[in-house]
Amino acid sequence: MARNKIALIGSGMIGGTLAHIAAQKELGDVVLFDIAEGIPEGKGLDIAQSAPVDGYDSRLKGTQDYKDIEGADVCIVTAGVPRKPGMSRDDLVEINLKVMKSVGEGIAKYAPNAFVICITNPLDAMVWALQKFSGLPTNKVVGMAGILDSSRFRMFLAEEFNVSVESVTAFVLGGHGDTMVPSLRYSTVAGVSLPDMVKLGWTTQEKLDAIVDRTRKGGGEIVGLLKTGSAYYAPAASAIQMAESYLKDKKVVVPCAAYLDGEFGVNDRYVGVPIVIGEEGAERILEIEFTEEEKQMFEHSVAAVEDLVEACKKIDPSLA
Ligand code: A3D
Repeated sequence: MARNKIALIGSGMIGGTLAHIAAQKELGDVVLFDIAEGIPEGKGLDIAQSAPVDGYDSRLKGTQDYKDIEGADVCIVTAGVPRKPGMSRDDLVEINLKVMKSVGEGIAKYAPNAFVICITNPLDAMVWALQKFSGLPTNKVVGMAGILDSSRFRMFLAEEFNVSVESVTAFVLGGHGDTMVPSLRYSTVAGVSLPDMVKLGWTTQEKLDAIVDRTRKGGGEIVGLLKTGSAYYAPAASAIQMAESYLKDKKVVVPCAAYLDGEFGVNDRYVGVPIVIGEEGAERILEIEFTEEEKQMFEHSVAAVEDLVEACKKIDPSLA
């Protein structure tokens, strides 16, 4: 049986980390693509040289030629620029939109049957543009953000309760950014909801509010510390979970930026919602009912995505 092929479009901080994890997990052979000469080749070679020590057989190849991604089963897109301190994700629109155009065309030509996971920011607008530029079916193009946001939320909650991160589940909706909607009633410690954890005296509403705020600003906290770029270990781990669920048809239920065609009252936009990822890509959307407060927060978040999409349409009228 042929091995799977995973194409990483962008071989910077996240791209390199993706290559390392994908190879270690033997998800398939890995092609690292980048416009920067030498970077994908160097990272590919370095990771390949760790394979004998770690004991895995994935092959790695670096390239500047889209032809090398031919027939990829999964494409993970991180091409573009990340934030620096003082920048918002939205400041990246103009430059990263141009990148999405060239990436979309490259994928359409050489890997039209791939499952495409976009990570490039501002995420909800870039994944929307990437789907349009590539012309791939909407169920085969998704954005990674919700897994990362909920993983940050879970980590902070596990610290607060002094329990294993594995015992905490979290539910985050909406756009990736400061307007994301972490849901307390659907986040649990071993199935016990966060409002019930307050009632049981394990935490207070004030502490939960502070954790929600820290989760919303989780990316910015890391940008402020690193100073030269943004987070990459947790974003890479999150995208790998999505790729693995597709390749193994695991059908994990995770929050992702998915194409909405009327669900939650939203049309032709990508927004973070819980989806099932399996062999068909984004197979099903878990359309929960909102409380009035959640509805307001979700609509606020969708409005922020809407502004970014409008900005994209102004920059590139072919998207209008
Ligand atoms: P970085 O280390 O700069 O890597 C980006 C790579 O893209 C560089 O190696 C560039 O050479 C390459 N590149 C630029 N233009 C092109 C092009 N046209 N074709 C191919 N490659 C190109 O950044 P990073 O890996 O830290 O971050 C990548 C992206 O992910 C940024 O836009 C970040 O803002 C975004 N990001 C998103 C999240 C989410 O949760 C959605 C989290 C963290 C970072």
